[in-house]
Amino acid sequence: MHALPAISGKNKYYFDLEEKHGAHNYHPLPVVLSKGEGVYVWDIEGKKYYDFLSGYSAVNQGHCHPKIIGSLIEQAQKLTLTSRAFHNDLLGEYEQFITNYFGYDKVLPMNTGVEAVETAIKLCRRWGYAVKGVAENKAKIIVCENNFHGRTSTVISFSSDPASYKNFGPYMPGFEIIPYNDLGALSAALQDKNVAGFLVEPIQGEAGVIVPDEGYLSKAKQYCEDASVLFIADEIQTGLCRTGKMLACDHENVRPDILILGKALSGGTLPVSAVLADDQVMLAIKAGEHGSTFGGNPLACKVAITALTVLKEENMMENAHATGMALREKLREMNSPYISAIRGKGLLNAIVIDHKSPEAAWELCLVLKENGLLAKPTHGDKIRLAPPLCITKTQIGECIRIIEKSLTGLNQSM
Ligand code: IF1
Repeated sequence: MHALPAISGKNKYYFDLEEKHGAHNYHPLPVVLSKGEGVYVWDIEGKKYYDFLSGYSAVNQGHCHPKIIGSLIEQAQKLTLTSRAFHNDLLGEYEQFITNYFGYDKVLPMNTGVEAVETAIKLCRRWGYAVKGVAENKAKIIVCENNFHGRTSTVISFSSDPASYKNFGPYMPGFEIIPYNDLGALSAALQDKNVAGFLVEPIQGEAGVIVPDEGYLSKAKQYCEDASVLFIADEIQTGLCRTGKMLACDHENVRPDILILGKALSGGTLPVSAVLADDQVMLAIKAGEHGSTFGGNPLACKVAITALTVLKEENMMENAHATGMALREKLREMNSPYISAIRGKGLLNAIVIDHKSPEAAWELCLVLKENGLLAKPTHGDKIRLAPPLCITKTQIGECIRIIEKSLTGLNQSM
């Protein structure tokens, strides 16, 4: 595991508390944050950083967006949870708002992203039996290698990453893994009449921001239509303006049969996720057959309406496109010997670090932290660069200078 620099003082107090009282299921960068605003976060010593992770794209609107926080506070003082045993004065209005916003008949509200993925899997299987006529318990869903859809036992059952699935068996059957960005493999897998769905990330985030070939998504959708298979887009990380379009599928004008959203649906304030589909799919689940305690709670509904409104009001889609292009352009101009690849769309980007040390990406993130920018490696040599979508071109320029300075510092620190 990555080496940690000597820690002292107040930081050590917080690290030790987590070490002693918390599960050791993460290995965070050695920084203790206490404040966030827009593109910035501050640590307990008052040091200011650019946040280039954005809570893994949950803080697209910027930390503590005043309008989203305003809605959170206002609703929190009125009514936070009724359960779905009763109606309330926000759920229906939220359902109307979000289904109009994305152009679907219905929404099934959930909480975390993986709960929405699990919901989509159940919905797809149910549709497979009720509408497509797949034999009971025979429904199959196609997924891609190097996928990341969450960490429940079902979802890790179809992970190709041992770090996600090893020693968590036995595994849920009914999934087939094919290579990402491979239409031939998809076409072959779709020959099986038991296939009910194809679950795919329009850009693979955790795998290191893997952008598929132009046309992959639109052809995959067409193949699914021809095979009477549901195209299920996991836009939990790529959606909500992150890639320079409202949805990453919009880059190819693809309309998923099932759309999965999460993370920035609440602007990073509380877990809010959603599954959207048309009646022919959504009504395959009947009353009492699925739900959750907090799914569609009034607090989440109020916050999500504001979080979605802010994205459009503040032109975050357009800004993500423009500033993302500027970021990739300036990274290329840097012509660093330590960067072997630069990829992404909008403000979902990654650089691949090319250095003799396997620890180089981690070490670079430590140097970036010292220089006022927080980022974290994914899968060893890739560093995700994904700031909040409210970042300006001037701030991008400042971050480029920090990255350039840190790359220079990298060699001296290794
Ligand atoms: C962790 C990764 C990112 C997601 C996609 C579903 C989910 C996620 C495309 C599940 C969640 C989070 C989980 C978090 C770190 C982060 C992550 F590194 F794990 F893979 F972003 F890339 N679909 N991604 O990205 O949503 O249940 O977490 O709300 O588990 O460490 P969730």
